[in-house]
Amino acid sequence: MSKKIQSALISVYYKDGLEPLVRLLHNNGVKLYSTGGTQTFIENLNIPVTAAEELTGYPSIFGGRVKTLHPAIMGGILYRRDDEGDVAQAAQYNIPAIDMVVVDLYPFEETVASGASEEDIIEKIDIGGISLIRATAKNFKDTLIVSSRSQYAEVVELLNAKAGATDIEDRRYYAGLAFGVSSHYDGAINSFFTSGKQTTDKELFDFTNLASQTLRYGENPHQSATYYGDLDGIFDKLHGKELSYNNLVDVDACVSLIDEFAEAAPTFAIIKHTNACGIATAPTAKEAYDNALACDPVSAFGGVVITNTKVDLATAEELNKLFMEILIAPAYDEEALALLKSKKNRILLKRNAVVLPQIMFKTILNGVLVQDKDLATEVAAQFTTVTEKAPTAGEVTALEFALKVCKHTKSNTIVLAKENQLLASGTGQTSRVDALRQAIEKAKAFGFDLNGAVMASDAFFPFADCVEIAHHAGITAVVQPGGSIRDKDSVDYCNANGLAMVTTGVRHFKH
Ligand code: 93A
Repeated sequence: MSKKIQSALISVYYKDGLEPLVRLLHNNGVKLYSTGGTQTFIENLNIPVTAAEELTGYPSIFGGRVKTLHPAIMGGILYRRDDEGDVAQAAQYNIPAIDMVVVDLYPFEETVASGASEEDIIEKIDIGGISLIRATAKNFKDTLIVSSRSQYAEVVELLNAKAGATDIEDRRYYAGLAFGVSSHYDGAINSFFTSGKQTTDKELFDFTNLASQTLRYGENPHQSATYYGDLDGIFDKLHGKELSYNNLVDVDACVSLIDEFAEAAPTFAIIKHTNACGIATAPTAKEAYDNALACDPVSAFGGVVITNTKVDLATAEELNKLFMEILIAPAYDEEALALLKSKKNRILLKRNAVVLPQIMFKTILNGVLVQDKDLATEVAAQFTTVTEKAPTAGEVTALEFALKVCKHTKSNTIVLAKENQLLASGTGQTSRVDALRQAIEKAKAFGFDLNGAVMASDAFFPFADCVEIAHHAGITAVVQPGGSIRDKDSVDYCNANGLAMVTTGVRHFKH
């Protein structure tokens, strides 16, 4: 139905380009309403305009936060002109009809891009303008919404062509554009709030207040589970199915491990059931991945892979051959991403730089254990050589590497490494000797020569048995916290057999 516009509310942030539209409306005899700055602009054109304040009976309050949010305005837009009850109510409450609304929203994205303070950015979240846009678009049967300054010129053309009237198709078309504007605007606000979003330690204590997502199931299909937190801040999900409970646990383990290598050369880690079954640092991403995979290609099947570097095409070609649940990287080359997306279910995550909480929780008995995360990392400067022989420079590099991996492996653990490559680990064993035996056996099974390899232990050696077994396997340097009453037995054995041992004084149990 064609409708002649008789009244219009104009509330725009940027006034440029507005003049022809205002003049046209005025020439068509349209009654104009407006807000503060826009009102001044129209008055300066010598065109009569009624202040929104006059409609609402309120001045613009709270620093402009509330200007148009009022039944006299929202009602004038939303009441149905063909509904007797609505028309009667509009008359009863003295609400004049508003047939057209012109809005140009607060420039939220521009303000974010300018590097403004959070306070300034928040003030640029338009509430009234968005409400005007949505209300007018909703009532498109009766009203016309102009939702951006980019539409002024075409609307002038339209109104000129139709002698100041619009058809239902025109109004529906502009309503559609309007919801596009509001959706884009809210999308920008959403990404401002979620990107780089940090959850503070304190917020974790009230975890039910965090965003939550029901997971398909828990650790096993008969267990129900929910994730409390906002993953969107930490990762951009580029591809693949929903993350499961076990995926999330592994992703967490991956992130903690790779953060030990934030400053290192390209590093790839492959995680299974929270333990690294492969990790290596190398001059190129592809070499790092190849070396990580070589550690234990059997366990890597169905694993979660993480890297500290951009995934290039050469590396993606190798990665693509592996059946993996998830790949996490800070960036992907375009062709690499296209190739990796070829597997439907494979989850591809881009990791954003977000600071994670520094505490951890565990429910036990009828309560909750809360502790600081294990954020201690010992490097060469914190090593104390306790044997006659000091480790070589090459061994020190390998010891640092092994210790970082050891810290993120389930106790009891022994980690064997050479240069910047994990050779094998013994994970989650009830005795340290078993962990060592498991590691040696695995390393040999995958063809590694342990001569000159190094060993890291998450806790001290209660007896000399571990260094003895290590020596027989070819291991030449050892890092451990120290602190056993029988430390001397292990040190004596090392001295008698030419091994180097360093202690750190810091235990790294992980259960
Ligand atoms: O702060 S607001 O969200 N509160 C409101 O009630 C309101 N009404 C319109 N911002 C509001 N507006 C916005 O003010 C419009 O979207 C427009 O961007 C701007 C125009 O203000 P002025 O006419 O005072 O320059």
